[in-house]
Formats: sequence, C-alpha cells, structure tokens
Amino acid sequence: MKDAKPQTVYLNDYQAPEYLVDRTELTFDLDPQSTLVKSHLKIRRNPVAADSGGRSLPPLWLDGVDLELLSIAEDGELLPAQRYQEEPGGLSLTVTKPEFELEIQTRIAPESNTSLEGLYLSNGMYCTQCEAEGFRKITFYPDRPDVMSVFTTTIVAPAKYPVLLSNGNKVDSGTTDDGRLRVTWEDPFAKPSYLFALVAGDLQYVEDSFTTSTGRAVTLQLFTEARNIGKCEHAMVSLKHAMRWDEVVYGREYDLDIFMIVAVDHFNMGAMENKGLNIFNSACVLASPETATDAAFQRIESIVAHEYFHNWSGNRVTCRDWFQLSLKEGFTVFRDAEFSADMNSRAVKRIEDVTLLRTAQFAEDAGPMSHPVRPDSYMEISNFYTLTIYEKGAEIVRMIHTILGADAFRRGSDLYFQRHDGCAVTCEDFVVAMEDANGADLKQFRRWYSQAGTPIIEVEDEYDAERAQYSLTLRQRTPATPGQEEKLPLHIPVAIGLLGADGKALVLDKFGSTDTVLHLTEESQTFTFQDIDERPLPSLLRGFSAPVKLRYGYTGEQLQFLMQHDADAFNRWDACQRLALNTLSSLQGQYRAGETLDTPSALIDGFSVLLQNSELDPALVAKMLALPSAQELAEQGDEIDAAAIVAARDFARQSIAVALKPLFLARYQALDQRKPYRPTADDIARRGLKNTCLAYLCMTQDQDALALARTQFERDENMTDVSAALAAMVEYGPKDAAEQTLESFYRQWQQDTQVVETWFGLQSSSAGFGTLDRVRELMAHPAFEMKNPNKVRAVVGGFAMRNFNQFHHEDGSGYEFLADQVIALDKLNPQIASRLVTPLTRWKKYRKHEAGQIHSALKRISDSGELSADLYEMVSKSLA
Ligand code: B3K
Ligand code: ZN
Repeated sequence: MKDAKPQTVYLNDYQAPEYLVDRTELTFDLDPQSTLVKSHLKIRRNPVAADSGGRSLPPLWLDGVDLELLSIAEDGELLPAQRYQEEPGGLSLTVTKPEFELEIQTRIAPESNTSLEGLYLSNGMYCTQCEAEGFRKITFYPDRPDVMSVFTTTIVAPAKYPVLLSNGNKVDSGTTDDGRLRVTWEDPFAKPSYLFALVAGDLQYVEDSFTTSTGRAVTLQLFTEARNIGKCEHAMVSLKHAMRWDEVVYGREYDLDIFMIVAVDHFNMGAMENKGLNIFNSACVLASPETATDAAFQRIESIVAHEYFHNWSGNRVTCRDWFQLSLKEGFTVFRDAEFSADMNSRAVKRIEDVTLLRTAQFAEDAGPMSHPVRPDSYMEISNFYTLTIYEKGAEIVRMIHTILGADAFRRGSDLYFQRHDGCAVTCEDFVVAMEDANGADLKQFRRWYSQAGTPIIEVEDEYDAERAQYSLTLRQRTPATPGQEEKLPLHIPVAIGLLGADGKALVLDKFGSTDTVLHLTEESQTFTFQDIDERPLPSLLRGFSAPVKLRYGYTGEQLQFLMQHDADAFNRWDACQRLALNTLSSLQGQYRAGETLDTPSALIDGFSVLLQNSELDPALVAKMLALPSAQELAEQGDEIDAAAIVAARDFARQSIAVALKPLFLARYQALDQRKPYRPTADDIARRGLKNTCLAYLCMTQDQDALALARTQFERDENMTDVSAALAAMVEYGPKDAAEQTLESFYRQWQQDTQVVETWFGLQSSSAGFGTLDRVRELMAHPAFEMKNPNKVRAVVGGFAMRNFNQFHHEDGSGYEFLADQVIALDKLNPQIASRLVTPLTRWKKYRKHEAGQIHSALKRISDSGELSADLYEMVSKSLA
C-alpha cells in the first residue's frame, strides 16, 4: 500500500468522521522484518455525520501506508474481496450495518522504516512516532485526531526485549508458550491514534514519585539504554517541577497512576507527548554536567515541561483536525515559556524566544511557505510543524493573556478545559472559551489566526509643551503573503512606558500607572497622554507584547539611554539590539560601497558601560553583548548580501573585542569561579557572561586569551565551559592546535552520543573551520550516520543553517552540497529532507548572483525524480 500522490487538503473541506471507533485493541508480535499487527476495532456510525447525511451507510475509509494486509474480518467473518478495496493511502470498505467489529491483520517491517514515523528501530529498540499521520504506517485505521478511542495494547516479544511499554496502565503480563514475553496495557482515556505509543527494548530506568494536589501518588519512570542511566536526574527534577507548576498556575492535575519517558537516539524532532508514555530524542532529555551544556539543561527543562503540559493542552483536549495544530502547540509553547520564565530569568527567556521569532519565524512569514497560524490548506502536514504554528501561535495566546489579564485568562483556560475535556476541538473553541468566561469581545483579534505575515507598525510622536500633551500615532500594515493579497487591520496590544530626561518612568494616568497597553485596532490611531511635563522618550512594545516589526526613529543616543534606564529589561536589551542593527546596517552599506568601515563607537561605548556594571543580571548582559546573528541580519534588510553581512559582523566584533579587551578580561576573571556545577539560573548566567567574554577575548587571536581558553578546556570542569573554550580555540586559534584538541576531545568522548553530536556541530558551524571540505570529512567519519537525524542536523544542518560564512561561499558550492544531501535524505527520511531544504527556500531575497545559484540548486532537487510529498511541497512552493 503506497502513499497517495501529493494533494492539497483544505480546511474548508473538513467533514466530521462518518464512523467512530469506540474501542481499539491491538496486538503486536514484534519482529524486525515481520511484525504482525492485529487490530480489533469496535466501530459505529457517527451520529453527527448520520444526522446530516441521511440514512444510507457510506463506505468506511481506513488510512494505511506501507502495510501488507493479511486479513480482514467483520464480526468474526472474513470479508469477501468485493467488500473492500485497497487504494493509494488506504482501504475503502463497504458498510452494511451501523455498528460492527473489524479484525484486521497486517504485517510491517520496522527495521526497514527509515522515515522514523510509525513503528521503527533505534539502536535495536522498537519505538513509535505517530503524530501527525504515522499510525497509518502501523495498521489500517481512521488516522485523524477527531476519532478518539479507548486503546488496549498487547505486546509480544522475544525475551531480549524485557521492557515492553505502551500507553496507560499495565493490566497483564506473562510468557507465551514459546517463551516470549507478553504485556498488556490499557489506557482508560479515549485518545486519537496520533497519541498511541509502543516501546520495546533492553532498557533500564530510574523511578521517582509525585504526589498530586489531591494526594494521589504517581509513579514516574525514565527509561534509557544502560549506558545513559546516569543522565536522567535533571529531566526527572524538571518533570516534577512541571507537574507542580501546572497544578498551581492552571489547576491541572495528572490523571494516570504512571507517567513514563523513554529516551531514543533516532528521532525526527525533540519529543512526543504520547499519553502516559512520552518518547524523547535522547538529546532533549539526557544530561550530566560533564556531557551537557547549560543550554542543553535548559532545553531539557522546557521540553520535558512542554510534553507534560500537553497532557491537558493536547491530550485531554485535542485538535479536531490538523489545521487546528496551533490550538495545542501554540498554547503549550506559551505554557512552557511561562514555566521556564518562572524557573529562570523571565527577561532572558523572553529575549531568547523573541530572537527565534524574529530570526526564523519572521523569515518564514515573509517566504514561500508563509501561512496563517491556522492554515487554510496544506499538502503534507509534517511541513506545518512550523515556527508560525508553534512560536507565533504562542504569541497569539500571550496576546490574549495581555489583553484579558492573568486572572481572566485563567478563568478562560478553566472554562476551556472543563467544556472540552475529552473532545477534539478548534482554535475557535479556545477563543470562545476565553470570551465566554469573561464577557470579552475578541472578534477582531481572531484575525491573527487567519491572516499570515508579520505586521509592521510605524510610530510617530508629538509633544505639545504648552498643553503638556504627548501623543503617539501608530500605523499598522501587513505585507501581502502567498495567496493573501489583502490584509485587514489586527487588534494589536502594544505595551509602552514613557521615560523622563532623568531616566525615571513618567506617570501616564490619574491612577499613577507607569506602563500601559495601547489597543491598536485601526489602520492608524493616535493615543494621547495628558499632564506630561517634559518631552518623553517612549519605550515601545515592552516585553515584545505583539509579534510585529515596530519602527520608530530612535537616535543612537536615545537607544543608549534606553539601554541604561528602561524599566523594562526586555526593552533595555532591545534598545541594544536596535543600536547594533543600525550599526551593522551602516557597516554593510560601507562595505558594499567599497568604503573604509567606521569604528562602531556607539556600540563600544554602550558595551563598555554594560561591562562595568556589576549590578545588572549577567545573563542579560551576555544577551546584550551578543550581536544579532547573521541570519537575523539577513532577515532585516531588503536584499541579502551574504558577504556584506559577514564582513560587517566580523568587523564590528573585532573592533569591540580590541577596544574593550581589558574589560572583557576583568569580567572574565571575576566570573570564573570554580565551584561544583549546578544548572541554576544564577550559575548559568555567570557561565554565560564569562564565556561571552572569553569568545571576545579570543577573537583578538591574542596568545594570552587563547591560553585562557586552553586552561579552561583542560580544567575539564563541565561541558558548558569545555565546549565554549573548544569553540573559541577552533574558531580563533591556530589550525593545527585546533585539530589536535578536537582529536583528543573526540577520543575522550567517542562513546557518548550527545557529546559526539556537540563535537560535530561545533565544527560544521564554525565560520573559519567549517569549510565544505571539513563538512564532507565529517560525513565520512565513522560516527556519522545518515539515518540518524541528530547527526544529520549536527553536520549538514550546522553547516547550512548556522554557518552563514561557509554555506554562502561565492562559488555556490554550499548550495549544491545541500541539494545533494536533501536528494539523498529524501529517500531515507522525507521529514528531515524537507526541514533541511529551508535555507534554499528564500532564494528570492538574495542578490541576483546567489539567487541564481540557489534557484538552480532547488531546480536540481525538483528535477531529481519522484520526491516525497514533504519535499515536493517545499520545493514546488519555493519555485512558484
Ligand atoms: N507534538 C510533537 C510534534 C510532532 C511532530 C510530528 N511531525 C512534539 C511537540 O510539539 O510537543
Ligand atoms: Zn508540542
């Protein structure tokens, strides 16, 4: 049974399922090449569909891909061939009665499944990934999220797989007559097939327990291969924090007696929220101080929380169809972001999220794959697990939170969970719950779900000294996106404050408020403030209160002033970013005009003040000192000139490094405290700033600075410090020494998958070291595996997505290389191929020369033969 040809699916065509499945009983007889799957389905006509469709019984459609059908029986009788028809993508059955039971037997080959969707093997262990449409690679089934069923799963496997897991509670276990193990799991909560999971392997586990707010004890288990058992503690602690947080902040308690997490090495994304049995990419769950960086510790905390939070926002209340994906993803990203903000530094978390949004989501919004948070159509749903659905979706939820306020938002979420528990619903249902719980009107606000593109707000202000009046005029527009020429004004919450000449916050109203939210609903609107005794400096879009590009003509001095005085920490950082962006944009202009580049004095002055202020949160200072990435700069301008971006950025960083060397050194030394590793916010902040200083110091290629890096590397205290030192040595030190250090690092860590991934990524993304030749060598390295997405992401992704310098080599070799890899990967794993092609999709934004090169690389992919639906959609939309 092959997959169907790529076809466009439309939201407007949604119809309720013709049939429901009340119970699903599955039996798996595991074998790498010949796994037998028996399913027993209790099916009935959906009363909703029957009401609208008259009395006749339409055929039953069961999705199925890459399955061998062995038998199919209805109510105990084998079905004659004329009752069913195998078609591309599934099976159509003639139905003769409104309720019946089907028994279907299929055969699958997990070992040959390199798509990592459905049932597959990772290092010899069986695991599954069913979201969005992977269950159809396991058995014939109505594989759509609005069909919710109670699942019972029996797994039979040889004794070398002692751990046999599925969703829910273990209800039976034993041995078969021929000595194989048999375990049965039952999940009492009805769920869609995308939340099904199965794991079988020779695994070890750590166990803990959590007592819920109503006093129920929940067993927590984290399963890994034996070699990783020492890396589970951080995830377990994070899980318990997340469980408590969801009780306190949302009133949500866990509902089963057991919650399991399994770590697997071969995984297409970060993790999956299968009911009661989360499956994680091992890089997103396993950590120890020696092997994982601070960034990894924080990523694990947030992903563990994200998947756990899905138990309510996604599992108990799920999506009606995949157009509603942001209903669970946007909401859950918002929940995990707030959790991380509560656990760590709120401002820093916000800065990280906004940076991602501005760099990558804005790019998506402006490119050929631009789509609304609730898309109108798709060809391959896997392509829609995007930054728009996730991050912009989370911004929409955040704006609702801002517009209604925290208490009202909680009333809305309570009503949403209560009203829709056990149901598959829509984004509209979420908004209606928010409105109904509060008597609010979000009519215009809804446009955020249906309108693609990043709105631009232009701001002008006017001060009338005589009347002591200050007014802000805001104009909004959203650029056209593919298929959406006309855009309507959105309801945009713009948080602001006003600063006086002494840096103090001005009072904005008679209640004494010093910040407020402007509700921009028209194309152009003026907001006036009374009793303002001096011309203020506005602090606009505080906390990034809406996912927009805001333009206001700040001078360099004003930005430096905001950097020091804005009461909003996010906007202090943002002022610094604006200053850096302005500086880098002038430098790019100078480079293009063949002029001598000006020393970036304003930035140097601003950074000098920052480095000498030991009161400021070091994490915030580190963020401020980091110049916008090349990718972000690419997104800012109208046309991408890769060489100019690299030259401007390198020049600015060098100039800063040389001018402020003594300050970087002093700060480095003050922060270089030798104490046992802890992943606390304070310690992470300290290491973050220390390693930022180290990178600047090494940029000067000064011997003493490189010696500091070497000492830090050799002290070997934790992976954060070791990898930062190694990166600095590789980037800025002599090549021979870098080669030797990399070699010894590899020898030390070659048994550790996660560290080897770090080692790959550090080289492929290095501006100086990660040449195409080096990347090819890495791909030939024995530790590289084309079938392992983490390795591919580290080497090929590191080069194409994080190595702006080498990837955009003027001869176009980077683009051709990527095209080759994408073509090869599409045969193995279409989802990964489709992700990797992203850097080529924005070819129109590059200068003519590069645009031509990228276009021909894309064209070559397009002409390379039959593409997967995933890759076909990306490439055809990019070339259109
Ligand atoms: N829901 C999964 C993502 C599934 C991606 C399928 N291609 C992980 C998450 O967002 O929590
Ligand atoms: Zn999610």
